Amino acid sequence: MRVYFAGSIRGGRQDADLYRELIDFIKGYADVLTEHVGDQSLTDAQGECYDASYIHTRDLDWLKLSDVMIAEVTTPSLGVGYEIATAIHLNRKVLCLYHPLKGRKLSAMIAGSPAVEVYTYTGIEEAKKAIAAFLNVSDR
Ligand code: 6K6
Repeated sequence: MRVYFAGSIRGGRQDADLYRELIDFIKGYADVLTEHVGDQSLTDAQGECYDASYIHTRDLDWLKLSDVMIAEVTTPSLGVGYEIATAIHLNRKVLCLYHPLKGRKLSAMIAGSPAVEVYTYTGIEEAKKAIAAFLNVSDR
């Protein structure tokens, strides 16, 4: 099973540690094609060195190669929204993980979409359980 993990980069890196922990958990069951999303050293400033067209083509190729998408959507990100819409059009199953925090509301375009599964969680262990259920594996 190949998983495309989506999380904010230019939308803000405040949840990078959380992405890393979720990616490490997923790797216990599946291949994660987008491990860099959880790289704490990946800052927006570094992103200036990369060619946007190259990133777009490469990430869409990975999305096409993936079987499912897991997106952490708490920090709003244009790129993650774009990837979710693309995954829907590619008929991939999508799990969106949302951790309600003051000042961070989930877009109605995600919350109201019948094409994605939105799971609202309060602690990371709860998010891991939702991932295990989504991947149809037993939580270790
Ligand atoms: C390095 C440091 C910062 O940015 C980079 C290079 N940029 C990206 N590298 C890989 N994937 C990217 C990059 N920028 C966006 N993405 C994809 O979009 C990822 O798969 C994320 O799920 C999503 C984040 O979008 P933004 O709008 O928050 O950047």
